[in-house]
Amino acid sequence: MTMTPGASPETAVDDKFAQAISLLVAARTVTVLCHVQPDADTIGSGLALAIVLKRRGVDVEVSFATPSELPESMNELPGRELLVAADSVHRDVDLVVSVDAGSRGRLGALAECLDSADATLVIDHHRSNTRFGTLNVVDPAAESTTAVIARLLDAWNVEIDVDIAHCLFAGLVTDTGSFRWVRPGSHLLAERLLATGIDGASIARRLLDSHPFGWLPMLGSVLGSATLVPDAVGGLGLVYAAILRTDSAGLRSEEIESVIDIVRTTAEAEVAAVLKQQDADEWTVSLRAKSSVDVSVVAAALGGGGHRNAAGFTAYGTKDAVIAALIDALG
Ligand SMILES: [Mn+2]
Repeated sequence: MTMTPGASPETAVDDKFAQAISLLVAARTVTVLCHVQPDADTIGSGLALAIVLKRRGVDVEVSFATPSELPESMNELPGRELLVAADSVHRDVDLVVSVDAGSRGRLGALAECLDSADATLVIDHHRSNTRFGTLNVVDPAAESTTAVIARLLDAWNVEIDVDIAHCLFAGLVTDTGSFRWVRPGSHLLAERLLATGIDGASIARRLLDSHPFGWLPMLGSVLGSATLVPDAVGGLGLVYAAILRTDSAGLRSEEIESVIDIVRTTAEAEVAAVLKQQDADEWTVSLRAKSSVDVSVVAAALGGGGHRNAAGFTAYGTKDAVIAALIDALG
């Protein structure tokens, strides 16, 4: 669909909602795909949509390719009984919906489900989204994919009750960094969700503020080896730290993903990076920027993607080689 002259991007997204609802109403079997290494936004979006579809009598499944288990911090989200293991997902469905994934690659092995479905609907808010669905509802201005889902449900006249609100709030509170990265309307959505009776403090604490004691010595080791490169990023500075497999042994993804939120607070660096060792020479790299650098562009150049201020990619080689390539890409 082409945007009419003068139409705001917001209006263009709203037009897409009507088409998305048509697809959702027509489907009797739906598979909802969340991205690999799922966060609360992708799972919250997937479960909220699945709850709605299930209540309408749709045969619906939610899945993600890796890891095999849902992160522990998300195992109290309503609708989790609709999650199925990646290898048991039904392939021959009317509609596949991808939530919070910026590209096919972010769906891992489950991306192939897109090829056998009659229709594919991509719902997302990543700036780098590659529009890989037959219909793409992508709003890069949205705080979270759950915020996009909330607008979809409003357009659909579906009531957001306490279970759906719990799922939507999970994505909103995490993707806004506990409501630090917000825009006009963010708090109105939060207020609506809280007014259903959900326990916002408890949801936030479980998702963002609960770590086993082993997190503390891991932080000591990883942060102790953090490095500041003042000359990088054209003199704006890069700070980085690496989490070796020996550092993270026995810890959950929640502990590993928390490190970037500490490293990025470094005042002397515009860009922060955390390298997470997956295999001897395989790293997933998280990038954060404060204001003047678009790390989604840098991540895309290195094979990944994301948002302007938060992005990531996978790299192969020694830690030093990965850092050198990153410094080079940052200019
Ligand atoms: Mn998100």
